[in-house]
Parts: sequence; C-alpha cells; structure tokens
Amino acid sequence: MSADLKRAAAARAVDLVQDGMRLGIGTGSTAAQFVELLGARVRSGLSVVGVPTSEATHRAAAAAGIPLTTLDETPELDLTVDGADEIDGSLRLIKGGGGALLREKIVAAASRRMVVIADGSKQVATLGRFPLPIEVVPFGLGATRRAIAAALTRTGCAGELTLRTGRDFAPFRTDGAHLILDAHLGRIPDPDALAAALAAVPGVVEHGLFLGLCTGAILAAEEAGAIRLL
Ligand code: ABF
Repeated sequence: MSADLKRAAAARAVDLVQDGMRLGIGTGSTAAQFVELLGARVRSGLSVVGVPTSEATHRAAAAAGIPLTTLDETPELDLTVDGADEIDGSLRLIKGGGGALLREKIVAAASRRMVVIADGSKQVATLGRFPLPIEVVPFGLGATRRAIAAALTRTGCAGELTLRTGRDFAPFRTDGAHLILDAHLGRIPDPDALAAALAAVPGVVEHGLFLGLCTGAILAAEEAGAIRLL
C-alpha cells in the first residue's frame, strides 16, 4: 500500500476526532500517518489527549506535539485509531505483526470505539492468512509452545509455530520484554474457540485475535483513492 493511500485512510480517521476526546493511538505505518495528521490538527488548536500503544508511537506522538496520558490517569477512552494485519467482514482482526499487540489490545478494550485504518487488501473472508502473533513469557517457552500447539489442534487449526526474531536474528522482544510465536495457520475456522483456547494456556500473555473490539474500519483501496467503510 502506498503512503498516499495510508494517508487517505488516516485523514478520514482524523475527521472522526472531536475536541476534548480521549484517544487511543495505534502503532504501525498507517497509524504513524494518523499521528502526523493529528499532530497538525493539535497544533491548529484541537484539544485531545492520547494514550500511545507502543514506545515507538509514544515517541512519534510526543514529537508531533500530541498531549499524552496513560490508562492510569485516563482509564476510559472515547476512540482508538489503529492499524491491522487482517480484518474480516465481521470486524474481527489479526493484529501484532508490529509486535505491539498487548498494549494495542489493552488500549482498544479501554475504548468506547475502535476504528481500524488499513489497506483494503487486508480484508479477508477468513482470518488466518497472516501469521497469528502469540505473545508469551520467556520462562517455560518449550512447555508453552507445546500447549499452544495442542490448543491449535483442538480448535481445528494446523500449521507451524515460529519464534519471531529481530533484524539481528536474536529473539524479538516486545515492549513488555516478552517473546512472540507466530502461528502460520492459513485459515482459522473458529476464531472464538481459538482465542479462548490460547487465553487458557499459562505463559500466553496475549494473542493477536481482536474479537468484538473493532467498531468500524476505514479501508483504502488501490482504485482511484477509493475508501471502503466497514
Ligand atoms: C499495528 O501495526 C499492528 O497491530 C499491525 O500489526 C500493524 C499494521 O501495520 P501497517 O499499518 O504498517 O500495515 O497496527
């Protein structure tokens, strides 16, 4: 997706922001466009406070001049705007390709509305083409991995689990110093069953299935800057 299309989706999301709102601010390259455009509105007098979903977004939002808060000071948010890796027709998401799924889910859950901004190609009929990120604590990794594999099998999923690595080939660490196992599933026949099974595994901190959290989506398609709303 070109930066222009990301910016078009982000601009539509900025239009949803009203004076006085408490915002959740997403992570990723599309959310970064939202941060830039929101910063410009703030510098023109819009009054908002934002909770960033990652250290990277914290830095970008602070640099853009957006007043920041925390969920301790501001536990209820009006609107979260964030990217996604996949979205289906029922607004169910896979997130976490950028590694920020834990904070993203906490912020989305604290928000009355969550709007996804994304490339239209991220819309799928069935979730699972994008590898599902599963955030785990480092302790007991081998046992946790086996339990996750069993949970996948029980819920009709098949595929490989890979430990995510960074550019230096060392294990990728999240903002919470956890690890990520990516589940290469192809398709997830029953996302609710899988979400429940993963949540029941000790050692799993969070997973990238966002179910019942997203309330709307702004998808930018390649065709002539078309915007599709879900
Ligand atoms: C975050 O950034 C993630 O949940 C998702 O993995 C990713 C999407 O990034 P991009 O907007 O760069 O495609 O929203």
